[in-house]
Amino acid sequence: MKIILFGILVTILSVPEIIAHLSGLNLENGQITTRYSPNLDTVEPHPSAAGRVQEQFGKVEEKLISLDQKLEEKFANLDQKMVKKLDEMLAKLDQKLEEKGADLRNAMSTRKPVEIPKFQKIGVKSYYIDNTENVNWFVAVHKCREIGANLASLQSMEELKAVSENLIDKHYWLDVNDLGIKGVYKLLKSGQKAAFLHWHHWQPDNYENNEHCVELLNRDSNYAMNDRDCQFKCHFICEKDEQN
Ligand SMILES: [Ca+2]
Repeated sequence: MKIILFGILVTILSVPEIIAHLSGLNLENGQITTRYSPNLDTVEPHPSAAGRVQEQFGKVEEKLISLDQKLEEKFANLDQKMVKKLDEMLAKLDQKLEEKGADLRNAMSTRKPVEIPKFQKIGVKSYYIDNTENVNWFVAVHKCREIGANLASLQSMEELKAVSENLIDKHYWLDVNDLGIKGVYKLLKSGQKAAFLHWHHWQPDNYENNEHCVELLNRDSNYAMNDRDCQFKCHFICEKDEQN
């Protein structure tokens, strides 16, 4: 029976038609279609996963290129700004250096050497009696050394009286001090004990435990020694030996 039916189909239909019929497909004008869809050539291709990935890659690549360009622009601008800033800083430094150099050259050119005041001979020594400045004892020490001398260290009553006759103010620093050992009066010049001391009455009193430098003080028209606060500011007497 099956053989008879197949023979009838072969007689009516061609072989491709028979195959299409049996597989559930239609054959129209040589194009195969399904029974449930139009011609296969007219079906829109569904994007594959690879296609979507490729599309995403494309978008990412575009963004990266765009970002790269922006970064290049940013760095280019940054470089220009940094170079400009550095140039400005260098210019300012150059200017400051030039100004400092000019100040230094000016200071060097206008610096005056220490003027050596005129010493006066009194007895066997030469003295410079300052009546122009009021300085503390330490400054007085340096003032005398600047002019090649030391604060005066009177050696005798005769010397004290001779010097006193040339004084016009009340207070003058001497070289004597007890900065090392309280109550032991020494000369800064030699580090030795003062050979001659002539104090006013009630002196030295180390008033308020803060008097360690010695001045020649005029009290009641009489010059004698008094211990005083080393920071007190007054005139001073410099001396240098005859051979100096
Ligand atoms: Ca005193």
